[in-house]
Amino acid sequence: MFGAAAGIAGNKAFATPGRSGKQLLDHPIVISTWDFGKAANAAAWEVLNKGGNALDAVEMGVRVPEADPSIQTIGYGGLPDRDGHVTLDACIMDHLYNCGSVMCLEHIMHPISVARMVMEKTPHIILAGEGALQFALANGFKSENLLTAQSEKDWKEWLKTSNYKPAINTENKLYNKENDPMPGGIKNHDTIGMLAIDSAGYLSGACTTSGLAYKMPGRVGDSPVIGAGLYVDNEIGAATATGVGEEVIRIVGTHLIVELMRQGLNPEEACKAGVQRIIKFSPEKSKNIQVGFLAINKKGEFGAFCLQKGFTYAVKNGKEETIYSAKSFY
Ligand code: SD4
Repeated sequence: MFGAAAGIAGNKAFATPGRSGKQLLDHPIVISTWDFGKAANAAAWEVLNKGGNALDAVEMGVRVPEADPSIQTIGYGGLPDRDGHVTLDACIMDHLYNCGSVMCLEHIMHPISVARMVMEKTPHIILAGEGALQFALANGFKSENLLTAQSEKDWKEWLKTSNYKPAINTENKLYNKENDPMPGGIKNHDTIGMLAIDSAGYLSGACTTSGLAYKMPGRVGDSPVIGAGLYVDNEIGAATATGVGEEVIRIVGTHLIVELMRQGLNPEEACKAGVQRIIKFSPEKSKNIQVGFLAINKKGEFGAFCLQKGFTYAVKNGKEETIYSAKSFY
């Protein structure tokens, strides 16, 4: 099904835009990484459709996969670091350059809501580790065990070899499972990055993840880094990233994409240029890892591009609810 134009019938149907970017005539709109973005978009749409703002929409949207234990790359049920700790990264950004972020946060199911609170209640942008946890607890968030039986089992299986190589996307182990060979397949979902434009025309974005499985303790990826995993400029557009965060941080990926849209590229062209920048600086590594970018511009045109086949994204507006397959370099 990948690569072919297709209808919308549920999670398993994908479509490829027939041209570079797709123009929408109306707001609101919400777009998200991966096929699980469909359920997240539906929650965001409940806010947008009632005339709610994009910031509330993206927060409500990404809380859906954060709470879903079957998604092992986000929130509750996320795969742990190599020592068995589930550590979460998230950030949020609105149309006024306000932003908030938490890094390496443990025990809190909804890091995106803590990130929003950092944005709204503190003079800071980022809280990390123990300080982020203390802030969350002081603001009424509940401490929970986020390591599910399934993720603990997978981690213990991994411990038998402990074959961790920081340069390689450890999630590729999952991708090699039978019947699910590609990143983005039915069992293999990554970070959720969500971008929305509300009926007033304002943009916001959110990004949340448990990061790369079996990472070193203390490792932080691109997802909570403003300009890497997420960037929003209300005059131009917004972008988000998924995949191996180290490569995204290196090129300040989503900021790059927004600036390329400012120079006139459409969202897909800008995402493609971001992917090409990764290939230029990491030519060998880029053959064995996945990075996907997703972007939207102020007009509501959206597009994506990735390194390896298999990156999908979900779109919802008043006219369509579609899962698209991004074009890939390899
Ligand atoms: C990270 N970009 O921590 C995130 C995780 C991800 O495929 O998207 N994994 O690097």
